[in-house]
Amino acid sequence: GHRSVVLWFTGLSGAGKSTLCVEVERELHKRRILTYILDGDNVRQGINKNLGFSPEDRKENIRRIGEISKLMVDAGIVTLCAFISPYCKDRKIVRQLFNEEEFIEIYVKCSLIECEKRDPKKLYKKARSGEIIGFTGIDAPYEEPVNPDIIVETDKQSLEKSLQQVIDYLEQKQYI
Ligand code: GGZ
Repeated sequence: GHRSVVLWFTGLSGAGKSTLCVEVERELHKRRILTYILDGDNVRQGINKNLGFSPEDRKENIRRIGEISKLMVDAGIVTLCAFISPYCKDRKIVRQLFNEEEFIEIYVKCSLIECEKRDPKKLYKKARSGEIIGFTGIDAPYEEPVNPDIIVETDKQSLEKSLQQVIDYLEQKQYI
């Protein structure tokens, strides 16, 4: 058995949130645990396709994702959310939807320099050239989590190590 919970991954674009989510999901599937990943790909193209990247739209994006996560957790699903979620206040609002033990905040920490070096979708390049405005880390803020439950430093350690950190946490706290 397991306890259903939200794993909330926050961090800059390119920090490795989605990559880590997929690895955690794979590990949970080995243990026959039902999971679902919410990320920009399935949320911003569907339920949130009317939202952009202004502070107000990001807030609404995160609010809806929080509400969806709540339904999923109620259904017994381990829900992995991979969103920049740059504002402390918006993350706090989501946290407050849950019981304390139902929400785990994971800061996927990576320097802006490294994220820009990775730049898989060349979005940082476009932000630097002014082709995209309001890009997180360039001309829009990212507020670091003050007291996350887990910090994984993807520019300092391997993906395997980050995965192990998350799984160890879940085991120690007896979620899995
Ligand atoms: C940040 C942007 C922007 C702007 C498009 N700022 O690396 P990606 O491409 O695949 O992930 C980023 C994704 C961020 O969406 P989120 O829903 O996670 O953002 S938030 O939590 O702030 O609402 C990036 C792409 O969308 N993208 N424009 N201006 N990221």
